[in-house]
Amino acid sequence: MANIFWLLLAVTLGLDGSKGRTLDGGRKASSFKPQHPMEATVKDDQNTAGPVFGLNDIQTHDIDKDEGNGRIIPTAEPPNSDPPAVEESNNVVDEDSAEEEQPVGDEGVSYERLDPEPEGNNVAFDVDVFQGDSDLVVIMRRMYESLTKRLNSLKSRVTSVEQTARDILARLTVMDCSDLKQDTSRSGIYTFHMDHNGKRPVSVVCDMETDGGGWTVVQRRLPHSKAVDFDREWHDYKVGFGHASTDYWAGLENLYIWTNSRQYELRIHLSDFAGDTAYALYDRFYVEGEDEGYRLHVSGYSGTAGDSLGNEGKSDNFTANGMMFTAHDEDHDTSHEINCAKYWKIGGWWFNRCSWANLNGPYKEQGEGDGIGINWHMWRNKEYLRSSTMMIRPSRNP
Ligand SMILES: [Ca+2]
Repeated sequence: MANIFWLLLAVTLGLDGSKGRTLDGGRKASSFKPQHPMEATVKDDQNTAGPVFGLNDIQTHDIDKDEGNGRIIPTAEPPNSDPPAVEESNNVVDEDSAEEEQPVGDEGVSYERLDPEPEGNNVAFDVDVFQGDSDLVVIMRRMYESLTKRLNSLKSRVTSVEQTARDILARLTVMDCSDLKQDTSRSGIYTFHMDHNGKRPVSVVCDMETDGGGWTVVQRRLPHSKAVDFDREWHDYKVGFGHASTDYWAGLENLYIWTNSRQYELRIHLSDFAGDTAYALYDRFYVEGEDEGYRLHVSGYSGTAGDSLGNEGKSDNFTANGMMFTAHDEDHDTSHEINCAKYWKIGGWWFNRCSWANLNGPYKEQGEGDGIGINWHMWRNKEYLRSSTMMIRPSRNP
């Protein structure tokens, strides 16, 4: 390793002698007294076949390295040591080796600091490194600021994830009006999510009063309201239409999701233009999926309006129970001649050939009562009804 320093000294002396430069960049010029046999050796070697240092080589390799990397430069000739041969240096100063050459007083070489600092262990440093006192603070401060920003960003993300988890949990556990707190929730409009990502919200009226509350209104025709046209195509009946604040249909797909997640009961409220009311309650209600045309299943009738959906178990050509849903562009009724919805323009329903009831018919005021409106034959035959409500709730006696 000592050879490397000899090489450094030789190189720097040669450069200094040829261009009048000082080894320490001028700062310690007065204290430096070049005395090195390598100066002569190098000159001699230039006339031999051995390796030759040209001035440009020295400047672009050794000197630059020394000045840039803070090499320690010998200030005096080491006693009792022979100058190393130029060939042994291999013309290149190995950085790693040179770095290991820091203070080596045991080899009899003394060093002068380029920028002396009160270092107790006599370790020499480059000027650039010494700037590190202030730079280190700046660097550490920047690192601290960067880490703080990242930490705050992570905290924000964690908060967001927690909120998302709560939302998903709510969507998993609050599916309809029966999941609301019965003792504190009032009747009104609520929005539920029919999936876990919030892309299928449905706004409906919750009846929190009738027979203990918890009812999800899935269909409603308000008195004297023609706000919403119910003569709709299949897709509309599938996804739902209208407005919870007026008349609406909650959608067959939602009905399918609700009634296949738990066992539901169905309650139907009716009123006529004479001011009378009636209801029909089905203990069991569900519809099949779209592949089965949202086929209707009801059973366990009780009430005052009569069983216009199940015909009290006596199935005939007008019984809705067991029928697929039909709209004017999807004919799933049992009539080979017509599409009941399209022919009579009476909206979508679980038509057979056609039906004993239809709560999605066109809204009509008092008139002939020909059954081409909102009707429930088991209660008012073909008379038009003033209002209707269909609402569901998980069965309390499953
Ligand atoms: Ca048909």
